[in-house]
Amino acid sequence: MIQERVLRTAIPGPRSRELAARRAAAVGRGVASQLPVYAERASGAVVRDVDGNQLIDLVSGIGVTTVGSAAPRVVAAIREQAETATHTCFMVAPYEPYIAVCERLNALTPGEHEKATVLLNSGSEAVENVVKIARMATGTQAIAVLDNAYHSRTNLTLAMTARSAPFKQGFGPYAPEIYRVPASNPLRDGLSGEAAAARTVTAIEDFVGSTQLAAIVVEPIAGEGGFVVPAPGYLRALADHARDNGILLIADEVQSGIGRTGKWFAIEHEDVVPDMVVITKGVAGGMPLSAVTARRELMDAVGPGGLGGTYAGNPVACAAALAALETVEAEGLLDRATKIEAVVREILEPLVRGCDRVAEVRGRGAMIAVELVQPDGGHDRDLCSRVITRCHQSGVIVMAAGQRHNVVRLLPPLVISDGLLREGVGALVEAISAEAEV
Ligand code: PLZ
Repeated sequence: MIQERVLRTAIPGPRSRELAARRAAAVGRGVASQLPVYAERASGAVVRDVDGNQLIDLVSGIGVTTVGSAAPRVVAAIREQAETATHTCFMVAPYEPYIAVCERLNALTPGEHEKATVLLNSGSEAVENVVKIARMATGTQAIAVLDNAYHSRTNLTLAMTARSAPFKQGFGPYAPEIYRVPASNPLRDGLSGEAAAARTVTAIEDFVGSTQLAAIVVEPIAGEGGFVVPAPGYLRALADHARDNGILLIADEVQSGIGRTGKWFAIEHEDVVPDMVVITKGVAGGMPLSAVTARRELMDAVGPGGLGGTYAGNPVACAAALAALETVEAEGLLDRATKIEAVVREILEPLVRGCDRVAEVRGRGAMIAVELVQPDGGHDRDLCSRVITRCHQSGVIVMAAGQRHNVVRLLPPLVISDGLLREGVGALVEAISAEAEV
């Protein structure tokens, strides 16, 4: 597929509108979609819809197609594995690709200690499993989570997710022993990393007690929460408190991992080694696969049969993961993520100086966002939604984030060309300028 933006019809076009009508009749309305168009093909950094429009993809299916959609190595590996064996179940007849993925993740995750990995299907399953492992390994139950956290939609992981509507409201009651504590949010709280960590630790002491705590779960960069990068030193100070008190530090790298921020894992930017890492999204180039990688002694606290799942570590998904990881290395995609950050900042940062409705451009690597505010600095959800609609109409896929939905986030595939990236981010600048009346 040629990597270019093509607009053939209005967005949405007639065939997308037909599908919208069929969808309304057949699909539960609880599953919402960002775009009004229906995808027919996707390749590299372009999504083609059913009317032949080609959209520049700055979201990667929420940070999944890091190596690009239908990446050649990934497609070849899927094809070959599908012809070899599609499913035997690792708990019935185990197979080599599962082991190979675990070996790779043990080597790629931060820290030189001995590690072990288990594979699952989704982010929520992996988050559920870190909590199981942390409780078994520590013999304590309480889990601390941050006030901008997103950890998914199952009952336990919803208890860990911060935002009420639309995620949590009406779906409770939620799993017990989850405690919410304040995160670092430099734009809003103005605190240094050390001061923000002291506030987090005080809340832990006040509402849980460090002795009761099995683990602190953090996103090194809050994803759904609005691409909030904690103040420098915050994660270090939290890690020190955890280590000194026998609390496990767990990094949920679902959105920030696998090269997205210019390192394999975002927590490496802070020079912190977590006890366990939650991995999915970019790891398998678009196939459903997730993983928990942990210190060996923590993982081995759970006896045989304590972890698993019918589809967990499906061989086709494992083959895709090996190919995706190889692609990140072979194509130098970690450096590419850093280059993407430079290009995006060059284009977006003038807006912060030139427009009082743009509060901040933040993030790392190819995980960058822009926060939109009202003239008085309040969160501007309405402006954000108008900007996003305008981008979609101009053939560029962007997505909202933030506890109050006023942040436009970019998660482009790392294989996007500079030209396409500049064109896509340029359209975002035009949309902001038009909607904010700069
Ligand atoms: N942890 C940090 O970002 C998934 C979900 C969007 P699943 N993020 C996108 C939505 O509205 O459902 C995510 C994440 C972090 C966990 C998850 C959960 O991963 O594979 O969606 O369960």
